[in-house]
Amino acid sequence: MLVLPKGLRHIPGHIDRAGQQALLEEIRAVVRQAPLYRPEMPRSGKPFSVRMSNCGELGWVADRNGYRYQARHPVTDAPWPPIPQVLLDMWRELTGDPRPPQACLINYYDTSARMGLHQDRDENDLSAPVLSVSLGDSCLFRFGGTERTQPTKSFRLESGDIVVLGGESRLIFHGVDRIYPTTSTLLADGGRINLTLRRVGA
Ligand code: MD3
Ligand code: FE
Repeated sequence: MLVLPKGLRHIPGHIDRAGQQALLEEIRAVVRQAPLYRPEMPRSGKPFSVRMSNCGELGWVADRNGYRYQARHPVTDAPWPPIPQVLLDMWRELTGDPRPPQACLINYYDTSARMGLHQDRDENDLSAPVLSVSLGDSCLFRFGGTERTQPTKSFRLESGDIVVLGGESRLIFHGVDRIYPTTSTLLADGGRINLTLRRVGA
């Protein structure tokens, strides 16, 4: 039996197929306004394998100069589109936090994309929870402790699953080891979308 750390809540199959399809249409509309782009690692400029966009008042971006939240798309310079209401409702229902999310990062993984083990610490308010939604192909999600050297475990995230991170789990190391091709029919061209809702703070 897999024991999850305190503050990490996995809700398998929270969104049914019709809900996933409706949410996907909302995300497609966002991405038409704010196209997916390929972020780069600070300093090296090495491109991410994951493509990204955002909605909400702030978006997370990565380029040679660093990681940060900003109000405009790094390529088009347009403000990010608003966060779809269905996601705001999910945040309220599942986190119980009355303050709405300020940022929704949209990650798109093709079947060869990965995300290395990292901590999320670019937010000023590290007390606020994070809510993540998976759509499309399944992935192997890995998590460890609050220090990189601590042992890690992994579990599968599937389309419609939600993960809520809070409290003692907010600063754990985590990443995506691999995408399992053809495990979902939601995205015609395959791959996986992850939506991560956050408060950024001051
Ligand atoms: C654990 N995304 O965008 S979501 C990220 O599946 C990110 O795309 C992964 O890590 C993805 O930063 C994982 C689950 C998740 C999100 C935020 C967390 C796990 C987390 C913040 C703290 C600890
Ligand atoms: Fe992360």
